[in-house]
Amino acid sequence: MTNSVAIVMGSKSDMALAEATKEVLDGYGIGSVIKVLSAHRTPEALKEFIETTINDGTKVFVGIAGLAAHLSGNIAAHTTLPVIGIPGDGGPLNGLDALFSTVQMPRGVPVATVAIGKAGAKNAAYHEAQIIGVSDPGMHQKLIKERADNAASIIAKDAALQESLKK
Ligand code: RP5
Repeated sequence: MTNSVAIVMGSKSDMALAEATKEVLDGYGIGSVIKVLSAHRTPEALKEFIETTINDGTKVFVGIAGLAAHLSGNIAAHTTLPVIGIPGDGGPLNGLDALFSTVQMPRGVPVATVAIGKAGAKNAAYHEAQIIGVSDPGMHQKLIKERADNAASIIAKDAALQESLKK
């Protein structure tokens, strides 16, 4: 399994979100690395990591940061590979600051921003699977199957609910 995805978080305190992304990636058999590197605390080490990781064959970057979250934008400044930004949900504004900091990139240097917190962390992984699935039919089929399984599970739950309401 090659490490197609590089997950960078601004602080060890973002680990729960990185794990949520990794768990979904693992389910799809997508290899990943997780690093703590900060846009403002370790700018040089971050740049070095991005360059090394690109040379190692990474296909997608994920940036996870809270507060004034410029990490994903900084990664995007160093690469034309897709960058997915996850706004961390900590801090006094509960992630609204991180959402705006991550999503509001000026034209030409995009960060594909997902929802604040855990839902976004999981969706980042699904989006990576979709990106890989564009050129990997097996991955594409896995995504189609998961959607169908989810739909079947909801319909089964509704059928059980309707039965219980009859009693
Ligand atoms: C950001 O500041 C990090 O991504 C983290 O979400 C937040 C708080 O960092 P710590 O003070 O917990 O290290 O840079």
